[in-house]
Amino acid sequence: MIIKSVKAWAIKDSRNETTIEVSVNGCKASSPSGKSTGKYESKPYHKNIEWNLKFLNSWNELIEVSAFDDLKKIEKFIVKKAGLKDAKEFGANALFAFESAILKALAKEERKELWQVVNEKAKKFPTPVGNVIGGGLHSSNKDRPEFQEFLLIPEGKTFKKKFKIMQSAHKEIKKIIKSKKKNDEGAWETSLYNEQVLGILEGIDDVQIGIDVASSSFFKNGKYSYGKRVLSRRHQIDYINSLIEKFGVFYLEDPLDEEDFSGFSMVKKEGLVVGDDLTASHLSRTKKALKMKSINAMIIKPNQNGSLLEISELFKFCKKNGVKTVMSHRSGETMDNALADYAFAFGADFIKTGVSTKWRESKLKRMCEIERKVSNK
Ligand code: 2PG
Ligand code: MG
Repeated sequence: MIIKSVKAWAIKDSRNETTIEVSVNGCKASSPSGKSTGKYESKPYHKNIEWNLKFLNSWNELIEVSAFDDLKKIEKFIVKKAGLKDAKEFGANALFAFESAILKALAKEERKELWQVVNEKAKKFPTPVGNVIGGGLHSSNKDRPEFQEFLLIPEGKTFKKKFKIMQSAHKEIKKIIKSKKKNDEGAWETSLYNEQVLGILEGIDDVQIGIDVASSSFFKNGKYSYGKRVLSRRHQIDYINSLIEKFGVFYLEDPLDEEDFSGFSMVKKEGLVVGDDLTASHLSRTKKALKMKSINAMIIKPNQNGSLLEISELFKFCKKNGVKTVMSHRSGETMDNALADYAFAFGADFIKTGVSTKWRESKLKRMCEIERKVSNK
């Protein structure tokens, strides 16, 4: 396939904030954007979105792309033309949306599914990780739990079944906590505190419990601040470990600040200790986290990095080293459902993409569709 036409423009995400959409030969892809963005993520744009839009709208290079690895040609060209030190410097939102649109155009030309142009042999379905109650930076409540996301990991034979379990748990939880409002990600808002929420989730059937602590967002001057209660690093580690014991929390994302590799290593690895802001979807930080025994699982967000080639390398690295992978959405999402194809193609163990609202459901429904098509073959 030859890249004949490239167009790029700004759109609004689910939070009504600006993000980028790119079309290649008429196939569109867009990038989500985060709120609890880690310090080590690639920047979303080179200078600003206008710079990237101008660059892409003046694209007139007829590059041929016939396989996933040909994205190397694209990255090489961008680096040369824009005078960058590497492709990520182009800006992660812009690079990801562009590469994703190229792959969609290739899939269309070859009459394949998007996941097939990335990995024809894919066969493993990830387990969904669904956000049911929100706190921290994702909540607009004045009184709210400090933890950013209370997550459910359903048990079931198929993806469709697991999706159904999450949906009915989401409804059941609304009734229990009498919430009237959903947050950015479609999770319920509440003024309950962390332990009260965990106590409620303990009573839900067929699920395991997870938390995205997103602790960098309330780590100030070397301490973790829970309103009036302020915990030292040692006390934060003890507190997190006590939640594993008391509530059987299976999944813990970012339990310590994004700089604290050794603190992560002191969190009990009975279930999954997951890096997000810690690793920021970059290979170099993932290698460090592994060396320091910080994590046994990690979040992979394409637009924390930008390059789908490096995202592919990350998956290979994690698989080789026994690190579980969680392909993840962002809190500001678009209707693009390509995340499901990438999670399936790269063989992710989990996909974290919320439970409710059209932006989250688009990815979950796409995964059900892939499952249906693959099992009908
Ligand atoms: C997270 C994400 C997604 P954000 O912290 O895991 O839920 O949030 O996109 O705001 O970084
Ligand atoms: Mg996170």
